Amino acid sequence: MLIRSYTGRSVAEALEKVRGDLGSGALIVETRPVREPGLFGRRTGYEVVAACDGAAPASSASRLAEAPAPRSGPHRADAYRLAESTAFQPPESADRRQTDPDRRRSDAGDRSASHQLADWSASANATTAELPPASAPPGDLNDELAAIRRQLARLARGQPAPHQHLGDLAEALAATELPEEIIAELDLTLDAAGDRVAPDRRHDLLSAALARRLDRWAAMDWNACRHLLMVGPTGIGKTTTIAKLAGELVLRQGRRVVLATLDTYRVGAQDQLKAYADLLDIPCVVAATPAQLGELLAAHAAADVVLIDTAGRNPADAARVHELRGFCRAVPGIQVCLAVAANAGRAEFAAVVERFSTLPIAHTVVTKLDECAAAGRLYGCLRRHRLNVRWFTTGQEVPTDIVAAEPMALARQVIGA
Ligand SMILES: Nc1nc2c(ncn2[C@@H]2O[C@H](COP(=O)(O)OP(=O)(O)O)[C@@H](O)[C@H]2O)c(=O)[nH]1
Ligand SMILES: [Mg+2]
Repeated sequence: MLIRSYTGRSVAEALEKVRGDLGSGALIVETRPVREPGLFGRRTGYEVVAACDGAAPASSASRLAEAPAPRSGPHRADAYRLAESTAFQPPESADRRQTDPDRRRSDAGDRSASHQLADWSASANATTAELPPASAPPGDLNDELAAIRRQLARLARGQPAPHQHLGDLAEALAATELPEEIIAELDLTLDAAGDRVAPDRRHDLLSAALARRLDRWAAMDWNACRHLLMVGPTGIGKTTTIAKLAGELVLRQGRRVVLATLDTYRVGAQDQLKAYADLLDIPCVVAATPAQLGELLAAHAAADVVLIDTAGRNPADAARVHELRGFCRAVPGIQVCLAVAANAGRAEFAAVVERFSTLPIAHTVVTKLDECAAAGRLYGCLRRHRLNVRWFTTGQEVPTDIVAAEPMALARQVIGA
């Protein structure tokens, strides 16, 4: 299945491009406004993601990657969330709304979101009117728009989504702890696809819809990263990951690598890294201060990559995170990689991301995938925090247990494809 993204100043313009490129039998996977960055960013147009259920060309995977990265903005998952919001619920006592502080805080967001939905809905209706009937045979794009309008009408009435299109799969997805709003979004995807998606292609369509949302994942470009600082909570796998990366860089790619550690807190912490460095026959250095780190990096200017380990400390230790900012400032161009655990609960995951968010996180490694029993929960966390995932680690073996992050692989794991 070929999946492509089209943008236009209106839905109609984007749909015209779909029709021109994929023909009138294309399936509409998704329609959403494109906005400038930020929660309240100005709308700049619309994006329509369309799928063509023809013979998949050999390059279909790369076509998926070629699709422009989605910009921030509400999508169908947000539309479902709106069903729970005040904007679409039965009228509630104005007094209660006034006196509930949480409700007051969220009202601004609700209003904005409802306006956005209204924009979207109006645009979908306008599009139907603009489409020339002759070029829209039965079972074509108008069907998708009609399905979207039905869903919108249901949302406007505050009715919960029944997941009628997913059927039993909805339960299986819930068992992976995939967030409810994402399950609802997938149900809409099937609704929009209608009867024209063969049962044996449903899993592909849904996996592709999930994978598309992991828009910030990409392979690591080591030519653009000379100094990588690994941060994350204690015991999450930072040192082990550094050893795995060093193994890949030295043994497979033949690069000159230096290991460094800022971990001067724990007795023996440096020994672990030094042991890996000895195995690979590469230097291992220790820096106690930002100035020392600067000097060491200058002394190893000939290295292709310096991988810098940090102390395992309680993530709640804000002083330690603050200290790391000093190291970042001392090394222009240093890139920070956050290690998060695949088996973390939602709250724990959010706490780690929040704690380290004061650092300029450019990359993410997800550790302990082998210990993750809830792929849907992991997917939800990674998507929610919009992390730039580069690798997954899959076990304790150094250097083998690490793989490049691949959105479709996680999506398939969630869908069970
Ligand atoms: N199951 C599993 N264990 C891992 C993985 N990565 C690291 N570990 C283990 O997690 C423990 C802590 O790893 P370490 O690298 O010392 O964590 P650090 O404190 O963040 O540096 C060690 O026992 C590692 O072998 C992984 O991908 N899967
Ligand atoms: Mg360590």
